[in-house]
Amino acid sequence: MKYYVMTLFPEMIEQGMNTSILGRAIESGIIELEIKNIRDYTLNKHGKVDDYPYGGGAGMVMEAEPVYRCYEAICSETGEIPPVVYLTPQGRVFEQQMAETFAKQDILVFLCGHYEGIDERVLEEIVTYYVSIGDYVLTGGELPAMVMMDAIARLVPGVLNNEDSAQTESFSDGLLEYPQYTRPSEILGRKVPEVLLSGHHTNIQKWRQEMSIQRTKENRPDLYDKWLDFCEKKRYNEV
Ligand code: 6GU
Repeated sequence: MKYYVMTLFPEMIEQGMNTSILGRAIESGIIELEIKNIRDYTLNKHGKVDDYPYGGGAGMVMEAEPVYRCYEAICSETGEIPPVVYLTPQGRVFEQQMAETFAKQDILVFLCGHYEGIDERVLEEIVTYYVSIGDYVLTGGELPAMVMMDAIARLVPGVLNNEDSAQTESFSDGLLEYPQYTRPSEILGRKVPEVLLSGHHTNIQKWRQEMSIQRTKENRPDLYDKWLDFCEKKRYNEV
């Protein structure tokens, strides 16, 4: 899988992506990352990428031309017209199921905006998906792009060492994850739940499932209701 990122702040993506599990996936070639500095695609000699908004108002708007030329360069390079994800609070809110769909793509282009956004005309021309990462406002699309790349990359075979750890985690079955413990068996006056030391595999699974349900019910009633619905449908063979 190959990610392209179009941005005015390439160092931000470089720094964020070159460490940890993602860094290793890039190093080993499972994931390819190419960062394009939109500023390199301006035609004026000052590298100006933004201008005042038509109609007035606060802030600056990123110009269409450098963004378009940057995308054209990516198209020439790949010999394709790859899908473009534009990171914007106006987009559809990113969730696990979208990560699963995106993980099947060979190439994804992330377009990061700044200032008061990007000239609408180039968005209409090149954007495939408008995506937000939640209901709060950030200064730019770089962090959201990295959030998405992280969530997607860990679903690509070979990126995680443990083959099934992507499967059993939060959200894959619609529930939050159960609590985890490691040695010592007692610390800070707190003991590891007895059942986990019992070696009784069925009881351990049952306990974990119960904890998942309890956590979801308490912390995310919205997810819990969805999960209940899903269980009911499964009971009547509708899923
Ligand atoms: Cl994708 N961009 C910005 N600027 N702010 C956000 C966001 C994206 N998602 C949530 N807040």
